[in-house]
Amino acid sequence: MKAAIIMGSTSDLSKVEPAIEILKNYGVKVNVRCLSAHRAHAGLSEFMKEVNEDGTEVVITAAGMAAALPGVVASQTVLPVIGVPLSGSVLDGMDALMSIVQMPSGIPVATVAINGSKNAAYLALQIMANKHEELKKALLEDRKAMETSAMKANEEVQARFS
Ligand code: RP5
Repeated sequence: MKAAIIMGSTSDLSKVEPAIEILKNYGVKVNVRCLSAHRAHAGLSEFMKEVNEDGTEVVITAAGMAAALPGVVASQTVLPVIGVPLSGSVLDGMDALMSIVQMPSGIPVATVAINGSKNAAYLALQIMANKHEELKKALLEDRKAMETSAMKANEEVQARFS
């Protein structure tokens, strides 16, 4: 199982790290790059050539501000591309959200919430789980554990106020 994560700047790293950790915890090999669509477009295209040929199954992209990265990546592959809009500008991530989500027909980017890198990782895992049965099992088990913990929280709240 192999995924790529591309961010636009090293200033994005702390918001992207949770996704890297989640993917690694599920045994996914993750190629992480910092390649801005605006500042390093040639290097980005070079990397996308690799990604298209090395068995990568999903690409997660994260960027703030004008956030062209996810769309530019999507234009260079038919692999599923997930976009994470990042906050940090005066517009607090709304700029990146609008930029990433408003793709022209035919070049989709699956856009998650502002700073939603954890869900980007889980969505990537779910995509890969279509092909990897063990991963699907692990995700289903974790969903069960999540439900158990949510129901326990409910019981605690109920007990406290009854
Ligand atoms: C975007 O511009 C990056 O993804 C980052 O979120 C933002 C600011 O980048 P720096 O000026 O901090 O490098 O391209």
